[in-house]
Amino acid sequence: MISVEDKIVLITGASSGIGESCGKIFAQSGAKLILVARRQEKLEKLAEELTQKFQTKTYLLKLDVRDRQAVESAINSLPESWKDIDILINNAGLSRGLDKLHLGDFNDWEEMIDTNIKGLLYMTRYIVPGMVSRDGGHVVNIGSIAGRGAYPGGNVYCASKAAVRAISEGLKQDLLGTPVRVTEIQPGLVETEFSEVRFHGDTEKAKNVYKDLTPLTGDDIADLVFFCVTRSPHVNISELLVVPTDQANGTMIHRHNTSKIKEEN
Ligand code: NDP
Ligand code: 8X3
Repeated sequence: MISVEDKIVLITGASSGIGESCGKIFAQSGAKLILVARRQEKLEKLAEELTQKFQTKTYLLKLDVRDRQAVESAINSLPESWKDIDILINNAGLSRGLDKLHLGDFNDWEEMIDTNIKGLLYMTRYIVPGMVSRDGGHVVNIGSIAGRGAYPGGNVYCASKAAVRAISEGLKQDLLGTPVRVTEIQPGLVETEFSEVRFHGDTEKAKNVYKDLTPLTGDDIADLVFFCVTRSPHVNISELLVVPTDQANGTMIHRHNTSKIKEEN
């Protein structure tokens, strides 16, 4: 196991869910954190908590990862002591809607593609060259079970996560010969703000996604991110699929109030 003490870890989507949990687990082990999201107040609250509990050094970036110029300027203007990013966790992402493709909403599509694919690419493009020239680094991309196969209504979200899978695979190939590692983690159902965002703030609908099953938590995923990053330098965990015990694949979920496994949709 390698130590993350004093390593600089940049986490996108640190204001909630999986990203927030990643902040906590890395802070606990003495890492320095660059926390990225659009909701500055949430980042401030997390940073305050981590500083109090673990004396964590944090640097906050209020940033929309869809904005290429803003990403470029944010990364290029990091203070000297924060420039040498060791670990990039490309976690910011979202789903919007569950409409059939032929009835889909164009704005939903743009938002998912721009965030999940282009945002991840921008962060990677501006940060990884530094890792290569410093001879070290680790990129962790948060993909999804959705990237391994579409489910009804998932269409564009699933496509965006299939892209994350291909980008992770391609990045690993392109970094071969360098010590920079690439990991893609593909979670199944994790209870976060994800479904609330998908259903545009409909909390009732969001709650039902996790009804009568035991979903994964943000902490479960952060634990795996931490595991992958702390393996010996010669070990690259390239991909990791993780689902709740109550889930078999993108469509088969076991709800405790039903006596048999039920195919959804
Ligand atoms: P949350 O909605 O709880 O968190 C999403 C995070 O992404 C928030 O911090 C949000 O911050 C940030 N974000 C969204 N858009 C942008 C943007 N344009 N610029 C910067 N930050 C942005 O969901 P999760 O924690 O569940 O999601 C994290 C990742 O995990 C996503 O990539 C998601 O696709 C993936 N995933 C989630 C699963 C689940 O079941 N929950 C399963 C598989 C994968 P803010 O709004 O403040 O900008
Ligand atoms: C999030 C998990 O199954 O809702 O990526 O697509 S799922």
